[in-house]
Amino acid sequence: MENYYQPEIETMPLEQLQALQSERLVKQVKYVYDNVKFYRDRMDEMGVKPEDIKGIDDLHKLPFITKDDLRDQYPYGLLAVPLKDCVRIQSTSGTTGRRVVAFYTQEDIDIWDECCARAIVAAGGTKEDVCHVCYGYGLFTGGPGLNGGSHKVGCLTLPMSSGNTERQIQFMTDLGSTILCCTPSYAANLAEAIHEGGFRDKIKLKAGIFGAEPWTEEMRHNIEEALGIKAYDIYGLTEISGPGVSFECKEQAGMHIQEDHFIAEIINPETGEVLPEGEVGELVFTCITKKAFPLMRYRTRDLCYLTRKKCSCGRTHVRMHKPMGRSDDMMIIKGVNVWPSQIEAVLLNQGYQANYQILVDRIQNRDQIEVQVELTPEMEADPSVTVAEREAKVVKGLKSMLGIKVDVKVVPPKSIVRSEGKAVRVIDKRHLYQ
Ligand code: DLL
Repeated sequence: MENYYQPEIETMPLEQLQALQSERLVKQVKYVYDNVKFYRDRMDEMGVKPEDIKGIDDLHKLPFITKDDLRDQYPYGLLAVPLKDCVRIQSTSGTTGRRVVAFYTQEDIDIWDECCARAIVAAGGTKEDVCHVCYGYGLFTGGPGLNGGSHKVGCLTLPMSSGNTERQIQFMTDLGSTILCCTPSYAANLAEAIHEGGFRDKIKLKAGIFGAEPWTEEMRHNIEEALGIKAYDIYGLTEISGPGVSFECKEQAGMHIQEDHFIAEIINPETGEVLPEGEVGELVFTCITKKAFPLMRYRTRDLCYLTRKKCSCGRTHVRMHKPMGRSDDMMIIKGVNVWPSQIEAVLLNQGYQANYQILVDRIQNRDQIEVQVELTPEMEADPSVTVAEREAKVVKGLKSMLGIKVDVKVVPPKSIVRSEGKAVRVIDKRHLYQ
């Protein structure tokens, strides 16, 4: 195949697409009811029978499933096929508690590869490209997902995995990588190292496919400038398959959800009520083609909104706005809701790079928040503004964005640890006391 773009699926008229979803949903609900005791019990408890689900308009009748359910059912409780039919597991990066382990049949892997292939093509990828994958390989879905997609498109795939920046740049320059796949924070670190090493003229990158963590438009702009590329967002989660659940096209204005495989809903996280298009709430997914680990109405905890506005790329699949963070990323500081992405936007608007850390503590029952941000080398070399003046300016910017006073410490270049995968931006010591 010359190009993995699948216009008949990706540009399907809405009515046809929804008919396809309804048909697949009906089959899937029966399949899951018959094969997963956990779902059967939940549906029975709610008095819902598979026959009650006649199409996507009945989706709201199904029970939700949460991360806690996944943990409780670890490891095999949600498996819908005999273990001998599974060919792979992947697992979440797992912060606390039990990891989530997701299972795949070969067919599940093929569909996942297909979704990632679509993402690469939407970023301009063809078989002429050299696709440099420095998401981690292993249990994390980033490396294996983009690797599979890159093969399917027919790119020359460089399975670099994460870390060893020097080697990344060497392969990038020697083999002429054209598409870079990694977390946005690692892309920023690579850009910094490329700039410092004087390699900017030797790289042939044209596009980046960056995801796995929240990033701002300001960060996109900085990475695009620094590497001379177009930076595309890609979203996904282990529970639902991995990267490629949704991705950006040339419009770079929201990520098209692969609706022939996943049905998306936005709900009010407090009440569970389904919200209309355009309203911000928690993203919920129902898998309609998965075999081994077929989650239905899975609450992602990611907050965003959906839009069906026509897209100039021709794709009809609904677009999700960049997640503004997870409901569990939100910090409540002095009673105010604070998102790391709001802090990042202020810093990058003032010319800093995304090398920062947010330290939160509670001292004598009072919340304290300090943002540490690195000076850029240009700022350090400019004697006309003092560090105190810079700090005061950031304090002012954060006060106007968040409405609370945040302590700010501007630190020398290179003093904050660089990430190779998902960046750790927040250190909340308050949890230590709970
Ligand atoms: O991060 C899958 C992935 C790999 C996506 C590579 C994109 C690229 P998990 O480790 O299970 O899977 O983490 C999933 O990461 O619920 C979001 O909170 C966050 N996330 C993923 N992509 C984005 C994105 C992978 N583009 C969790 N923007 C999700 C913001 C993202 N957050």
